[in-house]
Formats: sequence, C-alpha cells, structure tokens
Amino acid sequence: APLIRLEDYRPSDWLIDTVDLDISLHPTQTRVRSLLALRPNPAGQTDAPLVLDGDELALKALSLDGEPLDASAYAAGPQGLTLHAPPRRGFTLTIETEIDPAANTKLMGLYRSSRVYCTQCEADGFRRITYFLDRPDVMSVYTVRLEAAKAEAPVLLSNGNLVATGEVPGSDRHFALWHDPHPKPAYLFALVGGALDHVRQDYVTADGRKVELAVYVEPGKAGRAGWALDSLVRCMRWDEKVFGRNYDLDVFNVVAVSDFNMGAMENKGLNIFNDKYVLADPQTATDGDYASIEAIIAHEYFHNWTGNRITCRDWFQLCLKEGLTVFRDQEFSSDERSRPVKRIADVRTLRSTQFSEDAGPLAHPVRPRAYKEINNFYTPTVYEKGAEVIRMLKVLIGDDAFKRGMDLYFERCDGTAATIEEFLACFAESSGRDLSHFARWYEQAGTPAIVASGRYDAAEQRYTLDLAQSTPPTPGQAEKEPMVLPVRLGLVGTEGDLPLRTQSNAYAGDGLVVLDGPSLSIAFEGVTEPPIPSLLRGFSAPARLELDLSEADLLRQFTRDSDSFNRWQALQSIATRALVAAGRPGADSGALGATAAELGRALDGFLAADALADPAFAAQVLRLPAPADIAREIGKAVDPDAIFAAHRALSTAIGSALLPRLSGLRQALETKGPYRADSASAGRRALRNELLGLAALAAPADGAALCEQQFETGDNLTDRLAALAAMTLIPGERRERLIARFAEAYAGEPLVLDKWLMAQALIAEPATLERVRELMRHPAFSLGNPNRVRALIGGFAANLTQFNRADGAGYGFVADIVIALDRTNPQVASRLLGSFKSWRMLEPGRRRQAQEALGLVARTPNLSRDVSDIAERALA
Ligand code: HT7
Ligand code: ZN
Repeated sequence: APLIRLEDYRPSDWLIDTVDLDISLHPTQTRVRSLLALRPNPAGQTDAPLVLDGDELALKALSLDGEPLDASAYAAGPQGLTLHAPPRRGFTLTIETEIDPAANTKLMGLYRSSRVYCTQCEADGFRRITYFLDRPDVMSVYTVRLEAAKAEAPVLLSNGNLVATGEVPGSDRHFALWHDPHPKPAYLFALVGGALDHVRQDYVTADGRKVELAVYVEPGKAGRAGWALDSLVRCMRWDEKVFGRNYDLDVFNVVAVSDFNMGAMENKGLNIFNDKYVLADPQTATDGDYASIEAIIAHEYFHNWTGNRITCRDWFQLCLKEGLTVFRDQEFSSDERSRPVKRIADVRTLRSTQFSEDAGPLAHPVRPRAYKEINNFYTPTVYEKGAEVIRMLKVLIGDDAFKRGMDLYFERCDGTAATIEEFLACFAESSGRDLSHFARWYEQAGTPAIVASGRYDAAEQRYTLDLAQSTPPTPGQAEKEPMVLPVRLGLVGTEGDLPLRTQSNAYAGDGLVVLDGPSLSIAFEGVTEPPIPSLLRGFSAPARLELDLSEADLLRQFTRDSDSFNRWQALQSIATRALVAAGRPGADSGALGATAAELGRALDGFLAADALADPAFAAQVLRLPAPADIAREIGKAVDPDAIFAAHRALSTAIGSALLPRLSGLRQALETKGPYRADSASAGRRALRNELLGLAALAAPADGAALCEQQFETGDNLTDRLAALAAMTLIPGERRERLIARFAEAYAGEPLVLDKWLMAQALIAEPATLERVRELMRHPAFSLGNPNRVRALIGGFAANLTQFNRADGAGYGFVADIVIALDRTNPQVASRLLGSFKSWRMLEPGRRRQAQEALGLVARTPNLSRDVSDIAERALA
C-alpha cells in the first residue's frame, strides 16, 4: 500500500457544492442515485481529470448534465471512477450504484446491524456507498431522499432537518426527505432505517432555537435510553455556558446500534452509537457505563463545533478535532463529577494506553506525517495525548487567553476544513505568545522524562530545584529536541504549602515553571524548612517524572500536599517503586514486605480519617498501579509472571492490613434506597467494591462468602459485577458456581454478558486460554460482533500473564483470530493485533514467541491494509 504523506497535500482539483442522494434501501440490493454539482476548484489544477473514490462499488448508470456518458469518456471499477476530460466549468454528474448492505461485514459504509440499516463513513466509508471525492476538505450541502419498505424501516433518518415524508404510490414503501444546510465532508454523512423505538425531549438553545432531541434504540429498549437523553441535555447546556456554543439544527438524533467498530460517530445531526454507550438502567449498566455514556454522548455532541462546523483539512489533522473534543468532554465530566477524581482516572488511562503506545514500535506523533491506513491512527496518541496538548496550552497561556483563543478559532475557522497551524495561530494571537516551540508537541513522538532533584541550604534558607528533560527515541525519530513542559509545582512543608519566592521572581510565583530547554535550575528563597517538592501538580504535562523522594517523604506528601492529584500520586509512586524492584528479573521480593507494611499503615489511617469524606477519591487511592504499568516502568527483559506475583503479594498484604476495618467500612458505605447513578453514590460503591477485591485476596473464604452475598442481594449491576470480578480472584468451585449464576441471571443481555466474558478472560491463571477457547463456542459469543470480540478476545489480550504465556500459546491464539477476523472485519482485526504493541520489552523467550506470532500474521496472503500496516510497523 502506498504511503500517504502530509507534505504531499494538495487542494482538490474539483469541488462539489451540492449532493442530492436518492437511496432506495433493500437488504441486498440497495440502489444509490447521486446527483453531484461539481466545479473546478480555483485553488486546484485546471487540466486535471476527475478521479472519484470508490471501494467495492458497482456502477449502474452515469450521466453528465443529464446526458448518458459514452463509455470512452470514463473508466469505472470497484475502486474508482475517472472522467478523462471533464468540462472546465461547473457541471452535474448523476451516478447510480448498487450495494449489498447485508454482505457488508466490515461495518464501513452502509450495513445492517440487527435488521437496522446504518452507516459509518469516517474515515473513508462514504466511497463504499457511491463514487465521490471522499476527502474532508471537500464540503457539500446534502439533500437526501430515503426510501424503504414501511414494515422493514418505519423510521428513516439522515442528517439535517426533515423536509417531507410520504408514501410511494402503488407499493408497500415510503420515503423521507432530509436537508442539511451546513456544508460538510462526506465522512459526516449518515443514514439510519429500521424499526426503532425512541425517547424524545424538546430543547431551547441559549439563542432561542427550538430543537427536537431524540434517542433511537432497538424495539423494547426505550426504557434504557433516558440516561443518554439526560446526558445530552446537560452537555448541550454546558457547551453553551462554558464554550458559548449553541446547537444549529431543528433536530438532533442519536441512534444506538449493536454492531459498531468504535464507540460512536458524530455525523451531523445524526449521531450513531455503539449501543454499549447508550443503553443504561441499573440492572444492565454499571456506574462506569453511566459515566462513559455521559462522556461519549458529550464527546459526539461537542464534535458539532469541533469537528463538524470546523473540520479537518486532511486526515493528518485528526487531532484537531479529536484531541480538542476529548479535552472538551473531559472538562464536561470534571464539572459534572469530581475534578480530581476525573483527572486521576484520565491519567491512569493515558499512562496505560498512550504511554505504552509511545514506548513501543507503534509510537507516532500526535500529528503523524505519513500513514498507510488512516483507520490505524485513531489512537490514544491522537485522542488522549492530543487532549493533553490542549490542556497544557491552557495552563501555559492562562484561562483567559485560552478562552479568547477558542472564541477566535470558532469565529475565524467556522465552515472551513482547518489545520493545526490555523488552530495554534488563534492562541498565539490571543496570548501574544510565540507558540512555535510548543507546536513540537504535534511533531515529536515519545513520552518525555523529567529528572528532578532538589537541595536545601538551611543556612541560606534556600531550596534549589534542578530539572532536566529527555525524550527517548521512537520509530523514525532517533534524535529528540526539548519539549515545552509546563510544570505546576509547590513546596510542601510540615504545615502545608510554603510560599514560593525566587530571586528574580521570573518563575514560580504562581506555581508554574516552564521547562523548555534541556535543563533548568530554580532557587527558592525564604524557605524556612526542608520542603518536599510537589511537581507536575494535576499532571500538568504528559511526562514521566523521575524524582527520588524517600518513602517517608512520599508518605508525608500523601497527607500534606494541597494538590489531590499529587497526594494520590505519592502513594502510587511508593507502590510503583516497590513493585518495580520486586518485579525485576531475579529480584528479591523480601523488600516488598516492608513497603507493604508502610502502605498498609498509611492506608488504614487514611481510611479511618478520610474515606467517608470522599469515597471516590479513596477508591482511587486504594487501587494500585496495574501490573502492565509496572511492566512499562521496568521497560526491558520484562517477566510478566514476576511482576504479577509481586502485585498480588502487595495487594494481599494491603488487604490483610485493612481487614479489621473492612466490614465496618463497607457497612458505612452502603447506599440506602434505590440505585442512583449520581457520582456521590457511585463513589461509595467504588470504594466498597475496591474493599471487596482486597477481602477476596486477603481472606479468600470469607471473601467468597461476601461475593456470593453481594451478588444475591445486590440490586444493581455495579455491585453484582464487582462481586463476580472479586470472585474471579478466588480459584475453586464457588467461583465456577457464581460464574454460572451470573450467566443465568443475565441470559439474553448481550452487553452484560460481554462483561461476564471479559471477567473470565482476565483471570490470571494458565487455564484461562482453554476457558476462552470454550467461551468462543458459547451462544453469547460471536466473531461477527465487535463488542463480543473486544470483550472476550480483547480481554484475553489485555491479560498480562496469560496473553504473555511463556509457551507463546497466548500469542498464537490471538494471531489466529486476527487472521480469521481480517477476512470479515479488518478494523477490529487490526485493533486486536495492536495488543502486541509492547512485545519488544519482554524477556528474550517471550519476545521470540511474540515475534513469531507477528511474523505468522505478516506472512498471511491477502491481508487487509489495516492488519498488514500494524504487523509491519510492529515488526520494523
Ligand atoms: N470520530 C469518530 C471516529 C470513528 C471511526 C473511525 C474509524 C472507523 C470507525 C469509526 N467510528 C467512529 C469517533 C469519535 O472520535 O468521536
Ligand atoms: Zn471524537
């Protein structure tokens, strides 16, 4: 496959002002008639042929300005349509294609999901519906007529506003006509047709527009759509208040489908969702699901301004919409819930997904410079690191200049397909700052490391802080330049934060130091006692911090720091250090005991004093870094079994230290009355269930009884699933009984059974591989549904010890599934292959096995571009 390069970008030679689509839906023979109003682009080449994109298409008819075209005037194939000598003026083209939605297993373009017609066009799925200039900088006004059998598809939806509906005389069919006045790229086109139930609500925007909001779901599921609709209303108000953005159509529809390659899609006025991120009631969704639904509904809605009204010039600019929109949804959730707890959760995700991507062969810049398959760049780096870059920008230029920069961006770039350069120019202007160095965040891959050390001079009452940065090499970028790193900091004394005074006062008066060269030294004056430096407060830069504080200082920081994030981080650092030491090859695990005792004491004291004040925060404090985070910290010759054993030992020891207070605390945390999804209630359940997990490890017999009791008496999925998850830590008959009970209780609930599949796939025992193979034959599983695959096979691939079995059987199993799945759904297959991204850090035996499995995939004939791209880059 050819490499597509950012530097090769050229404007389109042709523009398409309007598109009139007439789509006659049929399960296997859908007819698409497309009338395009084309004209030469003044910015393009005037003598160019017209080359329209296609993918697996069959041309049925073609005419120019209403006249059928002679066969010599064009060339048409499944992958494109070329007009050799188009007129050098505006003209219309009418193209008829026929497609087979039922046969579309790639779930890109028009497909069927449980009898519902739906589309997914980002990044390049529109070309699977009709020949088109399928690139984001070609923006057109769409009018869409949909026609279908009334019985099969009583609901017919597309983008924009509904203009007309009616019967097709003399048939069992009907039609709906939609018009979207906002020019948009083809990737935002969508249609839905099917028998769907819905819930609806009227909404009036801050600028007075009446909007009909609706959430469509499979028949019988409307009772589970309320939370999504409620979240939609809240995020619309929030965007008005915080970003001054109003909605701009008369309708906003959300549709949930059960077969979807990703989480959701922001099609203009018609967001299509994976039903996992819409459907919620207390019996079938967890607190985590409620939070994800709220966040993803907001994310897709926020795209209306950051993505749709202002879209991307080309796919290299993907982070322009994705990073910014993730930042916006994170801020929304922070305001709706607890800001510090949200930040901690986001940083956990960033470290586990993005830092690991950055540390391996698939590392790439936030704005990649080249790609073979764009679908492989919807990554944690583009999304999560992209959001961190926006967050840093806000810290660097301040809230006020950030807000003015955003306003300028909305004003200046509205209706355009923009670039990162245009985005940054708005903030350079609003802040009066030169952001050219900061822009390196978009170009340079890898996670910077900050090495910090401090010296206290008691006589001079001076504390000197030395900071240095470096970024490790990544594929194609051997040499790294210094980054602009905003380091929020404080000095923590015995009574809390000390005042920050420097001789020049050039730095740090406001607790912000910008490390933008290789190193920096700052002297703080008037420091009356030896302080503990609290660096990267709120995780102010996506970097690794190396700071050698003693265990005693970290414990002190945990109790005294005014920054909640760094309080949490202090205990994480203690645990990480101990686990790294104990998990290294040939390590002596004896040292772990002392740390376990210290941590146990600290946590016991903390729970006694603070747990009920902020249970959600306490739950985060109790949760150790994941074994995979420890593996990344160790970084080479990793032995997953050793790390896992150390992790288990530390968790068990902490559980033992907390046992005496466990049952009293669990009782005190019990939520009274019927289930409520609010974040305070969720926080109490989170801490209670964290304690249940520790009980299962520290006192398995009693723990198993607690799990059984919680499962049988629990009135919500959060508690019942937590009981199952804790029970999976306790091998034996009781576990198997609860697993069976769970399946019985939730038979017929595919989204709940996904969690059941995943809980089993994550069991850290050698029998898991066989269990997973068997579960593949369970009626709840299907290789054809992405959610099922991600739950069972993705769950297994995330199981550190079992995916990375020393005998290589885990790798072989996943590789075989990738190869099989590639024939039907390359996107899901290539994401699964991404599970191999950390193979190079393993000890030699496992490394060899992983390399062999990757080689097996890479050598398979007729691989998709998606899978071959990942295999090649992983092996390079
Ligand atoms: N913008 C959406 C991306 C997306 C997608 C990309 C490739 C293949 C399928 C897809 N479904 C959705 C999701 C988002 O970030 O909002
Ligand atoms: Zn997005």
